[in-house]
Amino acid sequence: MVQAWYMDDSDDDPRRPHRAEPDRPVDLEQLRRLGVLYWKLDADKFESDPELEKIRRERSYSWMDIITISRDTLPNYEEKIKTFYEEHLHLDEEIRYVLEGSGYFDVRDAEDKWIRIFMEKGDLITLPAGIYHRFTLDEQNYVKAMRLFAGEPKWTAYNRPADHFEARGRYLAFLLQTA
Ligand code: KMT
Ligand code: NI
Repeated sequence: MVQAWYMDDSDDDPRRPHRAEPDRPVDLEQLRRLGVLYWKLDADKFESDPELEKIRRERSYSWMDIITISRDTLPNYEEKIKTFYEEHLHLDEEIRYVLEGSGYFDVRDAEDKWIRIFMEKGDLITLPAGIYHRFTLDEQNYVKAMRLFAGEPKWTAYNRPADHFEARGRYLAFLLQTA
C-alpha cells in the first residue's frame, strides 16, 4: 500500500517525515485524481519482471537507467540534492522505480498543498507532465532507483513559476476534469 500524507508547515530538515498533525493520510484514489500513478512490484526481480515489462509496454516506457543517490555514488551530490528539492515541473512524465533504499516525492494537490509520498523498495511512480513536485532523500540518505522514460529522456526541470508551459495548461485542465 502506498504511504502518503499531507505535510506540516515546519521548515526543519526536509529528510524528516513532516507528517501533518493530526495525521491526514492520502490514498491511491486521491493520487490518481492528481494524475499520479503508483504500482507495487517485486524489486528483487526487476531485471526480469513480466509485471514491469507490461507497464513499460503499455505506457511506452522504452528508455531506462539506474541512478544511485548517496554522498559516495552521485557526482555533485550536494548540488543535485538541492536541485531535486526545488519545486519544479517537467514537460513529460517523471517515472521512478525504487530498487533499494527510500525517499520522498512531494507533489502539489489541486489546492496547492504539499502531499508527501514515501517511496521504498518496490514502489513505482509516475508523475504527470506539468505537476509541481520535488524529491528528497529521507534520513537513510540512500536510494537506488530505475528512471524510466517514454522515448528519449529530457531531464529539464522548470522551477516554479512555470505556468506558461503548455504541459502546465494541459495538467490544470486535467485537474478540473477529475475534480
Ligand atoms: C529526480 O528527478 O528527482 C530524481 O531523479 C531523483 C529521485 S530518483 C528516486
Ligand atoms: Ni522532477
